[in-house]
Amino acid sequence: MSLLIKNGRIITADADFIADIFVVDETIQTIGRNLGIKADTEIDATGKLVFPGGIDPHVHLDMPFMGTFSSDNYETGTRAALFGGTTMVIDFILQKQGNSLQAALDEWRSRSDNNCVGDYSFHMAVTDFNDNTRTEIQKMIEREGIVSFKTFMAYKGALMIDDRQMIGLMEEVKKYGGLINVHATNGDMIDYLVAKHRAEKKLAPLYHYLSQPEITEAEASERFVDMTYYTGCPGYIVHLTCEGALNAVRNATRRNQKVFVETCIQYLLLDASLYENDFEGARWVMSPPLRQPKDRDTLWAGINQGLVQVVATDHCPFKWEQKLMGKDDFSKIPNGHPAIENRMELLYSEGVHKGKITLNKYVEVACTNPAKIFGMFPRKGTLAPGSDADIVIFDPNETHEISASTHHMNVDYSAYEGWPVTGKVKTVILRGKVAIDNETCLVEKGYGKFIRRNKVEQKI
Ligand code: DUC
Ligand code: ZN
Ligand code: ZN
Ligand code: ZN
Repeated sequence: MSLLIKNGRIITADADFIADIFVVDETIQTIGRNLGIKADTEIDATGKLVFPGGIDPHVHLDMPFMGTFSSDNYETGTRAALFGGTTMVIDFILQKQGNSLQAALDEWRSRSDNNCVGDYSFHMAVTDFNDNTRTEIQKMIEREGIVSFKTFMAYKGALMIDDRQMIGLMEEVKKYGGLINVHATNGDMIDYLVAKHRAEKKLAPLYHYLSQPEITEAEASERFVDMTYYTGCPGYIVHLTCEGALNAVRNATRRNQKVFVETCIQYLLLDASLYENDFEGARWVMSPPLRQPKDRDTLWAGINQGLVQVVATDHCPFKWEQKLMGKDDFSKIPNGHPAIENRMELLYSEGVHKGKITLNKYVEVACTNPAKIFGMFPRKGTLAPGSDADIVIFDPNETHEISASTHHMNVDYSAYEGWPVTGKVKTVILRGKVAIDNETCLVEKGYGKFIRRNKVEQKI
């Protein structure tokens, strides 16, 4: 099967030109002006932007968490991602403390195998690092193609590891060419504040925010950065939200240390004033919480300074009924918000359209850097001969509004209801196949492939 996309404005992380793209089967064959090749299918992309499929390296699908499961499963979540121009996601496997990594992998596969519409991979969250886990790291990297290991510095008793385990894990992961991801917040400080607010009967969603002040993230980020410096293990801070934490990374660059930083679309667009609206604020109860306007400014600047390399979502949706589990106690509100479908359009509209970032930067942080950092480049994350034909055709001028009544995520509200967007995903191609065409999904569950990743060698 062949496909010719004609006359689009092709954008990669470092190029911008008008050309045709010729695809054979799953792969880009040629890119050039007026190719004049006959193809089975032709798409006219005149006036449209053509960029690589988005990669969201931080999502939680069908995940057991806080006594329930995130409401998008692998089918609904990866389909919604495709509608929004994201062709690949990286989801998180959570080791159960006391059990092996392999047991967790098997459990996650039982939910994800043959159920994904779009492509996917996993990070492995190590929640219990011991002599048994140590022996599994090499196998995960070399046999399973799972090269990134998530750690939690918070959620004690379920997910958190201590610094002694962290150092041991870093040494092992470094040895075999992997990378450590971290949820960097000080779990003990947060647990103290949560208990204090509950004892004082301060139980509204606002106290979720007040239990995780900026310093809890700044402190843990700095500690993590120091531990990666000491061990030499490549490190990646997920969902960084604030100035204090980014300054820890900025300071590290003074000793010529490189730490990768991800922020999420919500931290660029929203702020903590949303928690003042009584229980309505539960929509945005996530960890870390939304921050202040000065933090949003810091993050946009951080992207342009090259300190923040990735914009993800931490997509972890819960229906309103699930959020109501915390109606009388903020600490029981399942943490997370839906955004997998909205990231690419919101980042275009608020970033590129409003002049905060360039088109090339947009592709870099939403597509290319996730592929490079997580060992998939140049198969994923760019438009080039030999790369997977994961392609978004985007109308930069079409306007619309985000609404739960039209989105495809399995959640009954939107965190961005009524938000006006300039720019719209029109056609999405996944490994050579037209997956989304004008609001219709043309691929079935099972089309999405598990992507084995390479050891982490990229310097970006
Ligand atoms: N934060 C969330 O908001 N949800 C899932 C896990 C996390 O760290
Ligand atoms: Zn997290
Ligand atoms: Zn997360
Ligand atoms: Zn849209």
